[in-house]
Amino acid sequence: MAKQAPQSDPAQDAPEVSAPQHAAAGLPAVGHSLRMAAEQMGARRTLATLLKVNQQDGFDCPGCAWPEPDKPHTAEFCENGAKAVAEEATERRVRAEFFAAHPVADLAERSGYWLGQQGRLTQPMLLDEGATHYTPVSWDDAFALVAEELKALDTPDGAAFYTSGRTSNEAAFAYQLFARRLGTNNLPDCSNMCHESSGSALTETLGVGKGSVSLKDLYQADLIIVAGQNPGTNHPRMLSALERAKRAGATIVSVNPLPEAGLERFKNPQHARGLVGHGTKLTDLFLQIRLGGDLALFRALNRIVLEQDGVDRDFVAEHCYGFEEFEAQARRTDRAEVLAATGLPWEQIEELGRLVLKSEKIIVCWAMGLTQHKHAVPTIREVVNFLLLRGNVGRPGAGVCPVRGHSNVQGDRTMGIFERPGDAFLDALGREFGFEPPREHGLDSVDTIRAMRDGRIGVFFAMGGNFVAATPDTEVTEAAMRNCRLTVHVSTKLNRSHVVTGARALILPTLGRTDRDVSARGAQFVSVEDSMGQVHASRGGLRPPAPGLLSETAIVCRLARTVLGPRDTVPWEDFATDYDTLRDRIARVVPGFEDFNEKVRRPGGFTLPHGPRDTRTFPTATGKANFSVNPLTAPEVPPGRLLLQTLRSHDQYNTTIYGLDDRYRGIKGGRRVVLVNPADAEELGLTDGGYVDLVGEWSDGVERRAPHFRVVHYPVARGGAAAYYPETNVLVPLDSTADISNTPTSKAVVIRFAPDSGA
Ligand SMILES: Nc1nc2c(c(=O)[nH]1)N[C@H]1C(S)=C(S)[C@@H](COP(=O)(O)OP(=O)(O)OC[C@H]3O[C@@H](n4cnc5c(=O)[nH]c(N)nc54)[C@H](O)[C@@H]3O)O[C@H]1N2
Ligand SMILES: Nc1nc2c(c(=O)[nH]1)N[C@H]1C(S)=C(S)[C@@H](COP(=O)(O)OP(=O)(O)OC[C@H]3O[C@@H](n4cnc5c(=O)[nH]c(N)nc54)[C@H](O)[C@@H]3O)O[C@H]1N2
Ligand SMILES: [Mo]
Repeated sequence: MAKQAPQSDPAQDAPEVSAPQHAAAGLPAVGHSLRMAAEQMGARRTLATLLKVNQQDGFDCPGCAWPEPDKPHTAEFCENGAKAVAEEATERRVRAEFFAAHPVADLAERSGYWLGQQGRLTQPMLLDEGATHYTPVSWDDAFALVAEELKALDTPDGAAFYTSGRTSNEAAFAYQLFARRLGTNNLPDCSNMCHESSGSALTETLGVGKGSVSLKDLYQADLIIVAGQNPGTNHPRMLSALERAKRAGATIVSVNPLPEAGLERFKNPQHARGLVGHGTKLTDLFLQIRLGGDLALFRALNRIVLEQDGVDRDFVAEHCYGFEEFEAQARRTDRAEVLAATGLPWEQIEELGRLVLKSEKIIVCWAMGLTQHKHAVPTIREVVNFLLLRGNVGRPGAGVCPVRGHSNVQGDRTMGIFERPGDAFLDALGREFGFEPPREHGLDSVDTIRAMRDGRIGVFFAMGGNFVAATPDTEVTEAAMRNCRLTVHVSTKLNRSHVVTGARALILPTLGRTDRDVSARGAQFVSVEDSMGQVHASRGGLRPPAPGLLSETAIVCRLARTVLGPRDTVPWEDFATDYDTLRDRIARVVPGFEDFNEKVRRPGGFTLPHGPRDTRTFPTATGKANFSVNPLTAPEVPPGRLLLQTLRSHDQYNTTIYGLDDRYRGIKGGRRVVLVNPADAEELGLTDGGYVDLVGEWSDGVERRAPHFRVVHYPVARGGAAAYYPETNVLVPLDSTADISNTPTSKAVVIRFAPDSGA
C-alpha cells in the first residue's frame, strides 16, 4: 500500500494561536489580499487584473459562485477572490526543467502547499510506465495516448470523466458530449462531494435542484437564516449583500457550531466607514448548534409554526402535496429529542420561532454544514418543509438559497455533467447530434473510487480539480488511483493528483479564467452560471502563461476528434475554435438557453427560468411542492469521543493552500490544529497547546490516523471538534456517506484522541 501522503511540511506544523476575531474584512483584509497578489504577480499586473474581476467586460472570479450585483463596484472582488486570482495569475512557472529536476517520487513527498506554490503549468507532460520522471510530450501524442488506452478498454464504462466546478459551460458541454459519444455516463464531479444533498432534496420537493432566490430577494427579506455556512471566508461578497439586507431591515440569524467572525460583524472594504469603523453588526441571533442538529431545529420550528397557527393555508392548499402526513409527524416532535440533538436552550428556539412568525418573507441560506452529513438530504427537506409552511417559496424576498461553492459548479450540472442524467436531457442531446446516448446511470465520485479500487476503471480523466486530495479516505483513494492504467489531469497548477498516478499519467496544462483565449478564428470567451441561475460571459485578459497552451474546450474537442475518429459527425474542429458554434448547439439542447449567443452578449447576461421561483409551478412527480416526513435523527457519538467536522481555513481554496494562517480564528503559521470546546477538552484531558493524534472510528474497524495536531481550546459547540480539510481526509471513511446523495460525511467523523506520534 502507498505510503501515507505528507499533507504539510513539518516546519509548518507549529501554529501560533491567539484570540478569535469578531469582525470580517476591513483594512487588514485589503492589505492581506494585495500583499498576496503582489507576491505572485507583481504590482502592475495585480492592479490591471483585479480591476477586471466580475466586471461586465471582464472575467468571472474563479473564487466562489456568489453572483455579481447589477452595477458592480469598481473593485467587485473580495480578499479571497483576490487570492484565487493571484494563485492563477501568478508569474511563477513550472517548466520541463522542473520535472527533470524532480523525480515523481520526490514530488510525492512534498506538501500540497509546496506543489501549488511552484506556479502555472506550461506544457503537456507524460509519465510513462515505469518512468521516474515526467517528460515533455506533444499535444498530438498526448491525445493519441489517451485514445489508445480508451480503445483498449473492454467497455466505455471502464473510463471515468471527473469535473471540478471551474470548468466553463462551453467546455463542460463538449466534455459530457464526448463521454456520451464514447458510451458512458461516468461523469463524477465535485458537486457529488458538495451540494449533491441540496440537489437531491430540492429536486424531490420543489422539482428544481437549484436555489430559488436572487440578490434582490435577499435585499427584500424580513428574515435570513444562515445555517452551516461561513461566508466571511468562503463567500465574502455575500457579506455585502447581508449588510444591504440588514440596512433594509432584515433580521439575520446564524446557526453554526462556531461563532464565525464574518457573520458577527462586517467591515465593508468598499466603503470608507467599513475600512476604519466598527463595521455593521450582522447576526441578531446566534444559535450555537451541535454538529448535525439542524434537522431537529427545523422540525422544532415547524412544530412551533403549526401550534401557533402560522401556516399559510392558501399556499399549502393550492400548491403543496403531503401536508397532512407531515403535520401529524411534526406536531409529535419531542422536545427532549430536539434539545439533545441541537444542544440549544429551548428559549432560543422559541425566540427564533417568534421571529419566524413575525416575518412575511424568509430566506434560508446554507452550505457544507448542512450537506455533508449522513442525514443531509432529510435535513434539507425539513428546511423546505419550513419554508413551504408559510408560503416562503416563489414570492419576492423569500426562498431556498443553497450557496454554491466552485464558480461554475452549478453551470456544469446544467450542461449535463451528471452521472444520472434525466431522459429529457439525453433525448435532446441524442436528437441534436443524431445518436443514442447511454441510458444506464454512471458512477459518482465515491463510486468511482470504489470502481478504481476494484480494478473496474482503466482510465481516469479529470477536467480540473485535485481528486485524490479532495476525496475521502486518502489512503484508499490513492491506492485506487494507482490501480488505473492511465490517469489524465487537465490542470492549471501542480497538485497531489499529478504525483499519485496510474501506470501512465498525463498532465495537460490549460488556460484559466484570467487568461486571454485566442483561437485560429479569433478571440473567444466563455460563460458561467452563478449560484442564483444567472448566466454571463467571462473574458480573460492576461497573456497566457506559455505559448501553445490550449483552452479546456480545445483540449476536449481535439481529444474527442482523435478518439472518435474523422468520421464522427460532431464538428469538433468548429467547437474548438469558435465557441459560438458550440453555444448554438447548447441553445437547442438545454432549456433556458434559447438564443444563447445573443443573450450572453447582453450586459450582465441572462437569468435561467426557475418554475418554483417564477410562477410557483413545481415540476415534481406530483406536480406540487412536496412536504416530506423525515425521522428525527442526529449523529451518535460514543462516550470519550468527539464528532469532527472538516472545514476550510481563511487561506485556502479547497485543496489549494494559499498560506498558513486562519486570521479570523486566530491561527497563524500552521494548519494542523484541532479546535475543541474547553469543557470537552477538560473531560478528555486535552490541554491547550498539547499535541495529539486524531484517530477515526468507523464500523469497519480500520484504524484511520491523522498524526500530530495541536489542540486549541476554542468556543465550538459541545461534543464537536473542527480541523482543516484536506489534511483530515485520511479520517473520512469512503463508505461513510449521506443517504440518497452519497456525499461523504465530511462534517461528521467520530474521532478519539491518541498520544502524539510525531510529525
Ligand atoms: N476562500 C474560499 N472560498 C471558497 C472555498 C474555499 O475553500 N476557500 N471553497 C468553495 C467551495 S467548493 C464551497 S462548497 C464553499 C464552502 O463554503 P462553506 O460551507 O462555508 O465551507 P466550510 O469551511 O466547509 O464551512 C462549513 C461551515 O458550516 C459550519 N457547520 C459545520 N457543520 C455544521 C452543522 O452540522 N450544522 C451547522 N448549522 N453548521 C455546521 C461550520 O462551522 C462552518 O462555519 O466555499 C467556496 N468558496
Ligand atoms: N474533508 C473534506 N473534504 C472535502 C470537502 C470538505 O469540506 N471536507 N469539501 C468538498 C467540496 S465542497 C468540494 S467542491 C471538493 C473540491 O474538489 P476539487 O474541485 O477536485 O478540488 P480543488 O481543490 O478545488 O481543485 C484544485 C485544482 O484545480 C485545478 N484548477 C484550478 N483552476 C482551474 C481551471 O480553471 N481549469 C482547470 N482545468 N483546472 C483548474 C488546479 O490544478 C488546482 O490544483 O472537495 C470536497 N472535499
Ligand atoms: Mo464545494
